[in-house]
Amino acid sequence: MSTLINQNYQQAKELYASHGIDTEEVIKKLADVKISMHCWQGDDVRGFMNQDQELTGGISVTGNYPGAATTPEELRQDLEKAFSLIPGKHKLNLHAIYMDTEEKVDLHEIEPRHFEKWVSWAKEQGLGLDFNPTCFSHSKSADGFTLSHPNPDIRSFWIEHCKRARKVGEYFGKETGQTCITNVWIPDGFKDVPVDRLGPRKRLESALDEVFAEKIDERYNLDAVESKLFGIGSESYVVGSHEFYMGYGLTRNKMICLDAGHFHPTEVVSNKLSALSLFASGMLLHVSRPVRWDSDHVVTLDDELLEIARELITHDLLFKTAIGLDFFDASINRIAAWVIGTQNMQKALLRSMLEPADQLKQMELAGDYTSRLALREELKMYPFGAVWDYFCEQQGVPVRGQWLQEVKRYEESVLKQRAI
Ligand code: RNT
Ligand code: ZN
Repeated sequence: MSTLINQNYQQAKELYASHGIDTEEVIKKLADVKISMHCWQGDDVRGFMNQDQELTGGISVTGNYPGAATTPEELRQDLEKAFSLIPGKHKLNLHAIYMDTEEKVDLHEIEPRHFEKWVSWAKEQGLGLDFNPTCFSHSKSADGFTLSHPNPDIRSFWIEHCKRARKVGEYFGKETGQTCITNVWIPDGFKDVPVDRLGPRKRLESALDEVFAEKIDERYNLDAVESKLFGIGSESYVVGSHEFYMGYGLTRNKMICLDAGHFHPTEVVSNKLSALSLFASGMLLHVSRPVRWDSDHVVTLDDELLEIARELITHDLLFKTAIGLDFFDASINRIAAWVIGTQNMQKALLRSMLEPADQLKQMELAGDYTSRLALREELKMYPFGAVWDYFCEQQGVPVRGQWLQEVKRYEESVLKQRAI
């Protein structure tokens, strides 16, 4: 351990101890939090099933930074690089289109064996796995509808795909020894104002009931449902709205997924967690950064991220909340995007763990809002960076900006050698 890092840490430790915070405990707690890092930042949500297929479903990736992974091997190599620069052991979040198989398989035919290589790699790396059916970028979703499609044949195709996705999730859970969360998000919606808002929602309700009909051991797989306010091409109406999935998740005992970019611009996910925690069996976060719209920018250490982390820590909600990331930026180095976004989530959690929540709560209860404001502002200048550096060193990952040099070296030796 470098002396400077250690000295800074010891000073910080004393200061936090004066507020009753044990930094050693905090570091242990932080090391236990698993972030589900999304594979799709590595190749601009392309996948390997049909690489000529354009990205649809109202989501969009912009930028043409060189070096995107084009094979499962390349993606795994990039993921290994990213994980080697992030403290702690985490999970990888896969989408169905990332299947790794020589067979020609369509979405309604996926089976666990098409993901065997991912599983053996995850085991080797000590990673957990999460999963998502891919209900977009496919000829059968070309008109913007999947599980709520008016045509029963198309609906059945997507129902079958989602059913099979849960079986892949079960397989992931059994094999890795960590519960897999299989999250259903569909793009279904109308560009223009619909006449019938209810019909598609009724169809979605019964389609989901079919998808979830088979009981799967919750030690292996947990189901989540993700709502959205609007997408490109579904500006006027989205079938799977927040109210829809709140109702669905609460009545069917499913985890409710909150994506930070899926609400009105001044509406925040952080303010929903406490309320939802009272009623939902579990919550899944898609931590993202919407810039003017659901643009999925790389997560920065901004106020809303801190507020989300605070809710999870202050109210002890980590036991029923899974943290997943969801952003895709093709204008910067994709490995750097993963490292920055994942570390920021961890930094936000660390800062929250270093706040004297009990002391602040007491001030609030006593009506001493002056002290509450004063202490909160003071805390913004506290040396949480010293604790972070110590944590990184302890976890054997580069301290401070050193990780970027690693990424730059990798860019020269690996990414730039790739065809495009
Ligand atoms: C889309 C949703 C969804 C996707 C991923 C790729 O708006 O946020 O979670 O981003 O499934
Ligand atoms: Zn999402």
